[in-house]
Amino acid sequence: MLLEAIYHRPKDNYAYACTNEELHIRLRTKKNDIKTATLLHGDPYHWENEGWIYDKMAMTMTGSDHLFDYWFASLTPPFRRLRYGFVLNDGEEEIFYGEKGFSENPSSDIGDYFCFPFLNPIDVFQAPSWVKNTVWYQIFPERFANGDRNNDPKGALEWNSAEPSTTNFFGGDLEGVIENIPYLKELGISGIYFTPIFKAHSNHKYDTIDYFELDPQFGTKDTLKELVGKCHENGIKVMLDAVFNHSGFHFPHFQDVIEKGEESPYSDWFHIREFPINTESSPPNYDTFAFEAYMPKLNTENREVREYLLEVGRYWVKEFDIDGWRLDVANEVDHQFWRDFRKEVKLIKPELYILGEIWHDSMPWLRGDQFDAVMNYPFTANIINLFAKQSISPAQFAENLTSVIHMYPKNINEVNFNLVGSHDTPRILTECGDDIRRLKQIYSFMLSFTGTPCIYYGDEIGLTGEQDPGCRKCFPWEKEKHNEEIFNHVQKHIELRRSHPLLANEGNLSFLPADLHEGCIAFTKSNGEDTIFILLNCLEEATTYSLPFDLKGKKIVNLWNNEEFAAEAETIEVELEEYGFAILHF
Ligand code: ARE
Ligand code: CA
Repeated sequence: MLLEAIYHRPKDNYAYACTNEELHIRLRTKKNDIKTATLLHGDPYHWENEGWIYDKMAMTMTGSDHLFDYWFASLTPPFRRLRYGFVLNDGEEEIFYGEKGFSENPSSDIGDYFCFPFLNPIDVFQAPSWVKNTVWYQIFPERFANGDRNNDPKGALEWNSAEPSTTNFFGGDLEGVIENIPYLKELGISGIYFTPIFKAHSNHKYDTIDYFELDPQFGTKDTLKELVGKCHENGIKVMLDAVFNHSGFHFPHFQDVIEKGEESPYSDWFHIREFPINTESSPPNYDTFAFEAYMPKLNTENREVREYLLEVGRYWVKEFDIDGWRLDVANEVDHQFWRDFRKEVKLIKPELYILGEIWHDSMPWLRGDQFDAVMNYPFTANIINLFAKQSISPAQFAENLTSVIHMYPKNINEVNFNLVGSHDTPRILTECGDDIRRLKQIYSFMLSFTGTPCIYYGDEIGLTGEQDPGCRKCFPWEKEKHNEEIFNHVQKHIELRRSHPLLANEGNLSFLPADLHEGCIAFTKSNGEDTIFILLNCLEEATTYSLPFDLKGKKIVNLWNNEEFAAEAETIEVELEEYGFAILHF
């Protein structure tokens, strides 16, 4: 038994309250090392005849990644308190593992056990309930639709008449979104994430000039009210982008510091390294986003800045009834600010979704006191590597995603924001080398997987494009420019996900052993009674997959085409065409 590989630490992703009653305990061991793991658990105050009383519970293995196996137990401690330890058996030796380390036999000293002292509901991570069933659609407003020619910025080009550049404009706006709500309804999405819409200088609007005004090129505040109202009538939530890490160069407060230097009342609103400000030097002599002189970093430790930005957070929720905030460069803003932010906005709307833009492991922001979710780019990377670039095998993919899933508690995974591309990445079809078969598989996977999936505008009709600015083309509204095959595929998956909650975020997910078929990805979603089995053939040739389950007497239906399998067969073989897939329900 490799003791060095064994890991547990209470709280975070290893021991967490999944609901106000239920605790989840996870344990990590070396891959293929342990045969059984048993959880010893009891109430810390349950003593009889001087001895502490505990129970035993078998843990289940929930997956393996490259190096480790993960074990899991769920329990409901009657008095909401828990002391616990593990007994691990590899077939030859049996070892006890607790907070103080390892011993041959379970310790009789309660102090040697791990502790989850009390399950206080106020500390339980709680994301808005609607998010689990939401399918998002990301809109880059300058490029989705131009509904009002009168608000086009000066020099705006004819819609779709040129490739997108870092500086050109095409006049997209909110009216254009309103006009196309029927299109979004038809696709079936239930939430829109807008990249920034506040007054700014650039075409992407990440360089804010006024946080309390809409950019005039997008419309008026009345247009936004109408948009939110119409979206809500159509069962669509609205999430806006908050760019609080930095302002834009033309933000009046920054302009004032440029002009008055240290004398400016706003000199402490930014991180100025020396006066006067030098916007030409590289790097500039003040902190910025990346090394971008036009994006001066805001000093969120300054009380006035904090109050100003919190008011921005409250204002758009209170006055416009938005349903979510996506937080730009969230990892570079201090945690204290985000704690205040959460309190303030949730006070106005407890069911508001707070989504941080963080590309790496984000556990420190997901403890229930800051964000509800993050943009799941680790998910994206693996999707691209397997389906688009084919640079990893299905087995590696399953291992990597097992790591990703075990990075966070289950109740976070269920609301985490899964994406396969955005305004910051090459278009997913371009990543697939324009191979529509692979793109369709990606949607089959994403729209059946745990998490809340997002479709980047235009991906569903086959838009292509390289890294930004290439990935920000105008949406072509001429029907003949739409790839109907992709659209129909995505639409049907969204509908299936809606009608089968197991395909969304009910039940437990597990990957099937990769050695059952080296060309396929297979996983199940199950709630104990019902199971949905998702199978994808990653090969460019037809193949057969033998189901490793005993399904005698069960009715098995492929939800994609309603094909039924003979339940009396000894083994069930699923025929898959090249890059084909099946979604079996039993
Ligand atoms: C411009 C150019 C880009 C160039 C970039 C370099 O267009 O081609 O790569 O400058 O600085 C906005 C605009 C961008 C613009 C940028 C700066 O939308 O078009 O890019 O401003 O002028 C990291 C951050 C992450 C950030 C990305 C872009 O961690 O927060 O970089 N994303 C947000 C928004 C962007 C926005 C900004 C921030 C600034 O979503 O749209 O950019 O407000 C790795 C790392 C990540 C890294 C990621 C991408 O995987 O792990 O940390 O993200 O690559 O670089
Ligand atoms: Ca317009």
